[in-house]
Amino acid sequence: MSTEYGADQIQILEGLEAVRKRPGMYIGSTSARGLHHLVYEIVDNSVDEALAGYCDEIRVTICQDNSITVEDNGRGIPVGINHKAGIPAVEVVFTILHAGGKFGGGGYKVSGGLHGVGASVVNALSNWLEVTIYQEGKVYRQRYEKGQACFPLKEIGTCDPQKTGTTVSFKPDETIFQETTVFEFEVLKQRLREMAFLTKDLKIILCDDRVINEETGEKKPLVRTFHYEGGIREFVTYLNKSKTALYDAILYFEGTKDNVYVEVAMQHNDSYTESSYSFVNNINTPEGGTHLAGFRNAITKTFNDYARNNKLLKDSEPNLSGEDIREGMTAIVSVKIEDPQFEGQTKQKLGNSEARGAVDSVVSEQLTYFLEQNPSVAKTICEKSILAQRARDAARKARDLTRRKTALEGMALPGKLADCSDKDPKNCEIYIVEGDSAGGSAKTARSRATQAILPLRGKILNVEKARLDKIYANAEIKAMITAFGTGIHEDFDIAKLRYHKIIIMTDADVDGAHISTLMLTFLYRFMPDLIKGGFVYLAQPPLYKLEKNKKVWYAYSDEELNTILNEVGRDQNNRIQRYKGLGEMDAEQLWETTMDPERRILLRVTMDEEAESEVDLTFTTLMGDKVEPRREFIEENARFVKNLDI
Ligand code: TSJ
Repeated sequence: MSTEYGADQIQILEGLEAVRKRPGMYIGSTSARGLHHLVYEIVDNSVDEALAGYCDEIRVTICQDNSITVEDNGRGIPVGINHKAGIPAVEVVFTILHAGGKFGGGGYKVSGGLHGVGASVVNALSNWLEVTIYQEGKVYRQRYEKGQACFPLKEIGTCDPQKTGTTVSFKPDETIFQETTVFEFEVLKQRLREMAFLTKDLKIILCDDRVINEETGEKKPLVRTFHYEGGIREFVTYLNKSKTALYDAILYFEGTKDNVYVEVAMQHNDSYTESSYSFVNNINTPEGGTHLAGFRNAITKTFNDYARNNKLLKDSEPNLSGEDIREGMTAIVSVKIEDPQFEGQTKQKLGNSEARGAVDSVVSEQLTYFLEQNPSVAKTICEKSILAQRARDAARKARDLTRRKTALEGMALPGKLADCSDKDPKNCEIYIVEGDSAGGSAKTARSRATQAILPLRGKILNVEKARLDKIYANAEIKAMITAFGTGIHEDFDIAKLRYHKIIIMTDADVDGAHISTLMLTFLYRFMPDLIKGGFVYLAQPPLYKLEKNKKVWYAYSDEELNTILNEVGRDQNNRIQRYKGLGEMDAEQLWETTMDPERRILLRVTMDEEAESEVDLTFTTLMGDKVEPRREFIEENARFVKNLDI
């Protein structure tokens, strides 16, 4: 390494030192999330190269030592001297903070990058990083350790002049990422798949080299390839895969206006919920913003115009609302824009006003044309919207009625609820129990001061498959809504929550899992803030009871049973009882194993906001019509739930 530091060199070191001192400022956090962002930060550069039209394949490998290798077949980062910095452009990219893609002319950066800070941040936060460039028949390499170049960029060999591209390998610094430096295949898979959907024709390969065949001890790499010729059209197909589409077409609109590139894909299914996702420069905007507003405005206006012009809506009838038209709609709205401005508390909402007009005009124009060309699809959507309008009307009347009742008569708690005596919500818990008999045991077992019991009869209504009017009329759902006290939708007020723990208690079998999921679906759709706020839990009843010489053990899994058996010995003095349901336990057993705050295990239900679209898919996979995907889901249901010992 050179020991002669010029002014530039010192500035570089100060820049990267700042990153190492305050990593959170540059990558959000140093948790698992921040760790995975390093990969996206690097991959984004290759995606930019793909968007510029020079790269069609990116390979990401998780290596055995948990280092990452990202390879692309683009033009290769320029190796010529950057005149301003006096060092090769590639070294600028890795050592100067905020160096974007605007070097060597031409390239312009649109894709993600958490804070647009790029490769130098990844370099600063890595134990080591190596870059290899294939360009004009030559191979170049440079290596850095904790951000500092080990040697000047060097030519290490020759290659087929046809081969061009960039390879970057790095190992995150474990002194910075103190929580974990282990990459999760599933997490990377999720984001890389999304990137592939959003960049049509780009092939992204994810390879996990850590996997070992247990029998032979040999490497058995896990490989997933994402390549979608249809881009966001295939994203919509994927999101609707476990639902029943209302028509075959995927509506697709594309165009550029005011320097905003707009792409929209949509299709309706026979459900009653909307699933729209918006993206700006391949980054998800969960809070929407101007692009989504432009889209919504365009479809509301265009469908109403069409319905009136074609007499599907009578002159005397009111306009369809946006909500009516979006019932059962799955849509992706993706814009690419040069200087995105993010707003709102979490900076996840697009603010650029030109995006509103651009999306509105591209969608209005092309949707009008599509509806004229496809009258049967147009009619199907309009008819569904009109039904939605009527159901919404009926639901509003039903809701007004309950609202009035509540105001006049005070909140009448459901008859089946055995409420607790403590009135401070912080101390209170409500157990939602499957079935009357288990509900009976739970009422006997509970600690009356703080534990309330609400027994529900059988399977609760699947809210994915019912319209609002029917949902509000359902007795079990009404009972939960009144018991919780928060109201729903626009009436929802978390401050009115009557219990700070809502505990779902079902049998430890497949039916029980299904009922839990129906409950979670209801909560997710109608009171998502209860889940986001961490108020929802799953009780964990034991699977086995073991008795020996008057001593009793409970096991909550097969593994645990084995551990216990290994300790106490396997002999005839044992008694191995398998619980089939909550109903088999008497009140005392239920208290000891599942309800006593000192001894029970609760799982808190959490929702990763980043993976919201995946949560959505999972719910509909389970709740939708098609039988096959549902079975798969139940088996891996645990994904939603994080372990939490209380
Ligand atoms: F940024 C990075 F170093 F992390 C990185 C960049 C990592 C990886 C895996 C790939 C890349 C990268 C950069 N792939 N392709 C490019 N392309 C350019 O940097 C490039 C090449 C040529 C020109 C030109 O105008 O001739 C412009 C650019 C931006």
